[in-house]
Amino acid sequence: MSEVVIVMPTYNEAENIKTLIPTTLRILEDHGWSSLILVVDDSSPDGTAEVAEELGRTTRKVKVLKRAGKLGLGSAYIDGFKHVIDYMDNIVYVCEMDADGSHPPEILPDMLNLAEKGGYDVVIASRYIEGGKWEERSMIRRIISKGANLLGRLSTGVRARDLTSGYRVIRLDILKRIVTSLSELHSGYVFQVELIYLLHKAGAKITEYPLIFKPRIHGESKLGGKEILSFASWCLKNMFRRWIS
Ligand SMILES: Nc1nc2c(ncn2[C@@H]2O[C@H](COP(=O)(O)OP(=O)(O)O)[C@@H](O)[C@H]2O)c(=O)[nH]1
Ligand SMILES: [Mg+2]
Repeated sequence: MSEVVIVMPTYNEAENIKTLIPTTLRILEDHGWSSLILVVDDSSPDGTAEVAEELGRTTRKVKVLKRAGKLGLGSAYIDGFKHVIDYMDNIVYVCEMDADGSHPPEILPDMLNLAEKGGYDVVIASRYIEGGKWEERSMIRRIISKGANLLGRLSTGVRARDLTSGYRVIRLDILKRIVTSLSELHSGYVFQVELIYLLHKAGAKITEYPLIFKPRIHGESKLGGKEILSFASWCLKNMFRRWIS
């Protein structure tokens, strides 16, 4: 029986998932959680999907959703969530997690316990609360992230400190409540803040857990200028929408 599914979008993460996936499954099992990992891969040229499929054969706990091309982080989550809702049984929590080693799996059992014991619908792993930290050397990336969070907060009215964090536990019941609105969301990185806004409007009880965000292990970031522009433009539009309504 699976209680937890991790939806993990991947694009060229073959080297990273070789260790991340077995470690994550072991940590969850050690803490008494039955779990599955759903890798959503966009035909990564480095063979990520094949590595994930092999892990599926050895662990029986990895499923792979293969898509035709690089369709964006948000769209990978939308397809992944719909797949969980339509085809998976006995799931209580759906997690979002990057595949690059930035999101330490060691804190996932604590995040799940916080959701379980505190009755939270959403637990965000957060760099910007006490105990959280971002081991990021690039000043530009740090400024962009702070700015994005400020804009995100002004635009949505959600008071969490790290709205752009892509490491989250979400109760399946609340995700089901917003599933029909998911297709209206953007395909790129702005999806993360749009999703939190939808969950907030659906009445989700949201909290944060401290995250020490590590630099990615192998490969390169896929965050580009287009994603940043689309983020800023959505936030500004949403801010006006909220002010005039
Ligand atoms: N399936 C899929 N995954 C993506 C896409 N873009 C990024 N990712 C994955 O999303 C996660 C976060 O991306 P990353 O490049 O680390 O973003 P950053 O942490 O903001 O620099 C990683 O697991 C990526 O492989 C995409 O277009 N499709
Ligand atoms: Mg990353």
